[in-house]
Amino acid sequence: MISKQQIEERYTAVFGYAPTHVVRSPGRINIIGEHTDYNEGFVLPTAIDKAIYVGVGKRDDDLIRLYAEDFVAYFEIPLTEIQPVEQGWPNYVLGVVDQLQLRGANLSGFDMYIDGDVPLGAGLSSSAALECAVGFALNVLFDLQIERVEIAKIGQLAEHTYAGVKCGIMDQFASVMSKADHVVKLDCRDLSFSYKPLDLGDYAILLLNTNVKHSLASSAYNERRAACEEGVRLVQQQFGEVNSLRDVTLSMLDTHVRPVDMDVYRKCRFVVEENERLNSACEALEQGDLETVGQQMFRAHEGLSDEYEVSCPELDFLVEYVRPFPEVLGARMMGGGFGGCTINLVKKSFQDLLVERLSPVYKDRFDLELTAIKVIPSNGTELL
Ligand code: GAF
Repeated sequence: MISKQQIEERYTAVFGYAPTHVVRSPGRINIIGEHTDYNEGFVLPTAIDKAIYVGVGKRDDDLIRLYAEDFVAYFEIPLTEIQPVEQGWPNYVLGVVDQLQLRGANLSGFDMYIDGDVPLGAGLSSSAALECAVGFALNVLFDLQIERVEIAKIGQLAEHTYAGVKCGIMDQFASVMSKADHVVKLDCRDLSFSYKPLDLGDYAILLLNTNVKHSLASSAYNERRAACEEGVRLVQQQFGEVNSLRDVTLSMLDTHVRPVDMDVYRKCRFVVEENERLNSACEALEQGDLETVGQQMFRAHEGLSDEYEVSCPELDFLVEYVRPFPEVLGARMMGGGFGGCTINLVKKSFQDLLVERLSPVYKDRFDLELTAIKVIPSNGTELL
């Protein structure tokens, strides 16, 4: 947790005057429903108590000045000259600025200080958290009157255009819209949603960070999306009314995709089944049946690893290691894949012992440190 005062002080040290606003925008977890969002399916995420914090202040000229604490890096560019840049991290800010300008927002230059405690590259959506922090902060700073859901959409488009990842809406929506102690069941087709209490009793959500991020992640993500679109195209040849995998049944896939392209078929089948798993897990969660939630998590991991092929040896190892313990109800890789964290549903009293046992084994196997992260479901983006 970083305080408002800390951000104000650091902003002042960098820019020489105090920020007018400080915004906190959280990372997210997702209980189940992976790679379903860009297929108009369902997801079950919530924000966590790890966030990106930004301080902002308006300038009289048209200069954008940024300072990112994590990279100890300064960047500046005139508002009129923004475009994707090589440095990487400024793109998450500039992409949002670009989207705002495309919507006709009347902006001037501004200074922004960025810090946070969301582990980077851990699959906890630090980039979406930053996009939403920027959108929220500029909305307040320039009094743009943009609704929360629109801020999420702006963040998603920024990711498409400036980061080159054709992501769905889950991460930005979770960052902006979440409510403490609840998960959000989001229908990514029309963005209708409901909050479900996350009452885990003697159990807790424990994240295990592989501390790897394989480099092919972005291109593989876009390839998976393309495979899903290809599946839809094949089904559409017979069923014109189908718009997305959300409308597709397993039998349609069997008849119209399997004979044409086995790989596309397996990817699409995963998505259709993942939506079913999510609905089953969500019902179970409402009934307090955590065993079923956990079983669906394990199944989701099998699908992500074997069918959708977005896992990696480190993630598979962590899931297989915890599976035999009766104190662990469920585990799976989380987010886009190819590294990052597993999400585990573990008996509270067993968490520390599990990490104590697993860490040396993981280190031995991959020569990597394992990081355990205990998270608390938290409120979405807010002004501090
Ligand atoms: C990443 C994306 F940004 C999300 O939109 C989602 O597709 C997720 O991977 C997989 O479920 O986090």
